[in-house]
Amino acid sequence: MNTSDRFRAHARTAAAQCGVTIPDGDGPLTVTTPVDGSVLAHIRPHTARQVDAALGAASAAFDRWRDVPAPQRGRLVRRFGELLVEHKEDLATLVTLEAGKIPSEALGEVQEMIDICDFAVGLSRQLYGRTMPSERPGHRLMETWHPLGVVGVISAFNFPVAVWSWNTAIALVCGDPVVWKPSEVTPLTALACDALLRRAATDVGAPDGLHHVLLGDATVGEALVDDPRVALVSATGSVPMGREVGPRVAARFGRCLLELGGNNAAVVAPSADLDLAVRGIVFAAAGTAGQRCTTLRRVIVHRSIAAELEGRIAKAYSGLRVGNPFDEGVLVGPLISERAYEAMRAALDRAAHDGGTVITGGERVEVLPGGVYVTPALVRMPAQTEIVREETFAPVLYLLGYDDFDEAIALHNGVPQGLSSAIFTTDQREAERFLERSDCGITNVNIGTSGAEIGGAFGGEKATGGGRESGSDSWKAYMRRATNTVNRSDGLPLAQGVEFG
Ligand code: UN1
Repeated sequence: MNTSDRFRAHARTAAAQCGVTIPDGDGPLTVTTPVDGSVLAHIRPHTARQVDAALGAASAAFDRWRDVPAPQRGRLVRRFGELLVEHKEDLATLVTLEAGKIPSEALGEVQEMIDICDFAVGLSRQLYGRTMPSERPGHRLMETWHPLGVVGVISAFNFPVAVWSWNTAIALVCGDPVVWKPSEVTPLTALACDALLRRAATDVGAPDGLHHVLLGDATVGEALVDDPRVALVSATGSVPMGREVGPRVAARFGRCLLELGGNNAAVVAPSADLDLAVRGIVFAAAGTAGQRCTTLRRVIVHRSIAAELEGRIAKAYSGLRVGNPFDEGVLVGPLISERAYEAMRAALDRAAHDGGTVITGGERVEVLPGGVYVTPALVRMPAQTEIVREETFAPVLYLLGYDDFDEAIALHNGVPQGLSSAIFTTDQREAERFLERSDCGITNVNIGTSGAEIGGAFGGEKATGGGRESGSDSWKAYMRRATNTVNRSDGLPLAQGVEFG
């Protein structure tokens, strides 16, 4: 069996374990692996009629699911979490095959799914509303939270399962069915997740139609965006995608939760523990081959330690093994496509044009024909030019110098995006100041920008779109709030002391 046949067989086995039979047929959607570009499957995208039917079925399921008490809804998510534990390796294999992540990161992604299931199960008993003192005698004022409706999830290739699970686990305990449009390049992992969730639904006797996966191109996503039966569109992707989705959903007064691009930076202050900083920087910048929303794209370093930090990062980069993600010791797998490499090349050319110096990396490496492999690039920049302010979804890390803290903050915040940020310092005042002044949704001290835990709210400001998913009180986006006033007195006093007749 050659390598390509092995990958295909590998995909079939992993999918079959999760309950999905990959058809032998010749559907028009060709699924390839970025590991060597070979074909894993040919599948059939959903038709417009099937999309419509799925939305109809999800709406019908909503009517039943909303009446199931939330703690009982939690049982479905608990069972799903158990199945994820059982099939962790199978799903991780599919993630490596379709997205190219190294197995440790693919397993981490499935762990993130298991974690959010645990969180959502607990949450199913904690969908708290508040009571407020009423200004009127014999009255009760309170907030109650109710299921919202069908949630449409549009997810990206780079976290093909975790981001969907953040949305789905929370939506389900909140009483909302889910219709999912995964990335076109990761349909097999999506089918496997769908099969496991359906099995969980059968095991606990949940109603039919709570979850649908819809495969296809952007037209499927557009159907979710424009359909009034979708109460909330939760979309992860590029800023241009969000710019389209946001106004279209708003035009029909639907709700939107956007998780768009990041251009994440770390400030490295003179007092930083450099051993720790280098480790944090290298994982955040080169991990997942630079293809996370949270990937570190800029280091803003105090000029007094810039040369030393640059040397240390370059040294660490030279030890990173780029290669077939299934090979032992490989830390950097393939880019998702040739186009991703072209964007990286174009960014490096523009950086050079702006006076940047490539310290190391940015070179194409022959690993397997058909796979796109590059060495992570480290580029010293004289200033934060236009290209540095853009997100290039590839491993390019720009180094910028600063002299005083305010300048570092200005550089840090001087980009359109606002997802994740970090400072490396041992000066507590500086750390606290950074937490206050970074304009991002995620702000860290002495750890990198990527690898957030599920317990916190995940998302960012500015062009990142403002949405929050996953932990904390992000569940509120998946429910509708009602303010209730109940009068148990036999009078009818009006608020604000108004007299009427
Ligand atoms: C993403 O890249 O879209 O914080 C999500 C992280 C992961 C999630 C990334 N937990 O890097």
